[in-house]
Amino acid sequence: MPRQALIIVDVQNDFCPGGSLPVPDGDQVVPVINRIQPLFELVIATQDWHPANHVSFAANHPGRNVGDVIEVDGLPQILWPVHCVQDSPGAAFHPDLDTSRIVHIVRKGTDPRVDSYSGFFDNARRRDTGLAKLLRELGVSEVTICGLATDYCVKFTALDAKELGFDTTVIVDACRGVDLRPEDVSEAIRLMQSRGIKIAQSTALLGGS
Ligand code: VGL
Ligand code: ZN
Repeated sequence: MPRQALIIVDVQNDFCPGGSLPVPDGDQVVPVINRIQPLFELVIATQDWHPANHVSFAANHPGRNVGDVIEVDGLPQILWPVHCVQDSPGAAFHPDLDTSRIVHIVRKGTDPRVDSYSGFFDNARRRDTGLAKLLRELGVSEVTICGLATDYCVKFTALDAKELGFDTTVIVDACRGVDLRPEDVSEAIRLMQSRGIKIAQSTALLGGS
């Protein structure tokens, strides 16, 4: 039997309504994720976990604004509001997320100099979080991904998982996106599909029950 893991991406207060980088309806993923968790042998979560001096914060670039794109070490970097600062309430999991089944938490974006949308590598692919090694050690061959945001951290985590050889499914109704541009979420879904990532609804997993 292939072992299946659920990866819950960045279901944190700052990405929910009332947070500093709210994803529209971000909190609505919580009940869906709680319903599907028991279907998985293994549940892993990621947290965006930035130091206050993080390069992705517009506030750390005088004269720049949220939404500006700058270049950092040859990579485009979108500037965001200050969010998910290590140990702050905004970085905590949404209070209604069932965390009792989570066996491992990947904290990413900890290097002040580089952003990290994927749960596997930073955006420059300089640092590996150890998630792939952990999954392989646990005998996981199939991963299912849910959380926030569809067009950033979910997308890049799914693309890396697939490229690393994991059979990868994204549960779209257990995800919400930023849609900085109105087509971002639909483009992200198309791109993931084109790379062989399966796109599914939670109801298909849960069956009729
Ligand atoms: C995310 C923007 C900045 C995400 C993280 O979790 O999708 N998006 N940092
Ligand atoms: Zn971030």
